[in-house]
Amino acid sequence: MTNISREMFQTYLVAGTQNTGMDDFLNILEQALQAGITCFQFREKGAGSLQDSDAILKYATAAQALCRHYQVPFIIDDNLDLALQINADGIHVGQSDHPWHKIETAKAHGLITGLSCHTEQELHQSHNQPILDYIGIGPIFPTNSKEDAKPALGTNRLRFLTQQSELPVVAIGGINQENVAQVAKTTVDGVAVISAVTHATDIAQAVQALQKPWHRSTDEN
Ligand code: TZP
Ligand code: MG
Repeated sequence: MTNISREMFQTYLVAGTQNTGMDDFLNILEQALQAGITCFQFREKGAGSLQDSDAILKYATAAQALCRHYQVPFIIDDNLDLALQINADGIHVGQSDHPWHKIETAKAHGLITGLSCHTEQELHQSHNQPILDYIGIGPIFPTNSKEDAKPALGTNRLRFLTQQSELPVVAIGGINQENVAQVAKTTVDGVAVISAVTHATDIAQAVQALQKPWHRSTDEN
């Protein structure tokens, strides 16, 4: 069982081959791990994603091996069967993924469990659920990486929702080097990104820029 700390959510990369192309997926992940991402979620979903379960298994297993090497938690989006099959560190589910059944089963197997929330009501439903480990809130800004993304919440709404959560919160959606400081000011524990890292020309620089607000506050305290 993986230990859970708030720091683990600080720089959380989410990606699948649809975001990187198949050839570059592992290379981009390794560069991000080297640069210091604190968590990785394998999210093979949406247009251009792999449909063949053997191919998905192959990429998931290779990504997991890399994450193990860098001692970074390896979380799988939605696919509980895959997470149990390869003994992932955790799963992340959305509101439309039949979340509670998956969260219960995953927790019974000792996995880290995360749930996406967009509204106050969804957040309150997840309150005091001992089987849930963290919350993802988003999208904060408009995003091109999720076809069915809900409307952007903005940072004021993010701050309001985060203040009501006792669980660690990671913000997601449209977060990049330019707006991360604004997001970090809301008391979230970290940021989850797809394109800010997978589409970066310099991956190490992108990861470091995303971490900067947290490192700066550590330096000042
Ligand atoms: N959930 C809410 S927004 C989003 C997901 C998976 C996509 C985030 O991608 P990007 O490129 O960081 O906006
Ligand atoms: Mg989902």
